[in-house]
Amino acid sequence: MYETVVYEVKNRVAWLTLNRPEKLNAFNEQMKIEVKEALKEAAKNTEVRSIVITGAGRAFCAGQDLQSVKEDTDYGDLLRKYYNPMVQQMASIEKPIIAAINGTAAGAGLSLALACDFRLASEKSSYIEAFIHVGLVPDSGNMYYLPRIVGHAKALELAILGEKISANEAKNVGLVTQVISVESWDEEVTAFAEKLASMPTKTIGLIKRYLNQSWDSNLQEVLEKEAYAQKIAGQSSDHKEGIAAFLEKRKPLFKGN
Ligand code: T3D
Repeated sequence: MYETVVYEVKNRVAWLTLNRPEKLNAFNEQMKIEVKEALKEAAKNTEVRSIVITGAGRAFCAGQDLQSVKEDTDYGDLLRKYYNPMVQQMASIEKPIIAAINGTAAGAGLSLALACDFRLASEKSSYIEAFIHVGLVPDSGNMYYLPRIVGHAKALELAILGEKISANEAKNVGLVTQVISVESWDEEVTAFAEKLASMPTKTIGLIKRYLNQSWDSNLQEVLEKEAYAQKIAGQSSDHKEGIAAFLEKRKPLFKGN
């Protein structure tokens, strides 16, 4: 049983809700442990084919719980012990992970959203690289993902000026996939997550793995990795189903393997 997150599986989608609304879902030690544990559960469960991370109350996540920071805290140690393994875990989960950003995403809360594969933004969400306001550098994968998502110049601007931006501004700079109205939030997030959960999961996992690796590979290496991945995808039952459905002029029914 979790204390700081709510975890449930519905219709092949694992829903992980950060649940410290009175602290804007800021990360205390317990929540760091439980997010990692819930993600492990979702990764292991073969019934789960997409994962949604969202927040309870009015925020997505306000980053590190600043009230639990002590004067002698070694942030390097904290990052190595909790945040870094979590970000690496998210990259290695071969299922799509969606950040359903219901409200403010600040500091490591924004890093968490950046480490997801898709970012759906509520129209009332906002984004702030809060680190600079407490004299810290962006962390938890922020310096890796942010420039790759929005480009170097915008990343520098967001990280150093630390200004809060709205959902629409976030969409304009490519930080989020889609902005969704409050009225249709639940329905559209669910539809997006369930659509992903009905797709060829094994192939999605391969795409995620090799796109991630492409940053550190040259053309020749990428070509070889594509050939390797395509051999695996070509042997999947979802590939066979996709071809059969095309020839029979019907919708494919993918099983995820
Ligand atoms: O290795 C390590 O562990 C270091 C890693 C660091 C990574 C980081 O994440 S550093 C950055 C940490 N986060 C921040 O600096 C954000 C701090 N919060 C804010 O700037 C603002 O709260 C927000 C912009 C997120 C939202 O503003 P607003 O006006 O909507 O809400 P508020 O009134 O400021 O906050 C509401 C409550 O949440 C308030 O509590 P109260 O006064 O009602 O009892 C506030 O103290 C609490 N809260 C918000 N953020 C945090 C927090 N409590 C603890 N930690 C927080 N990060």
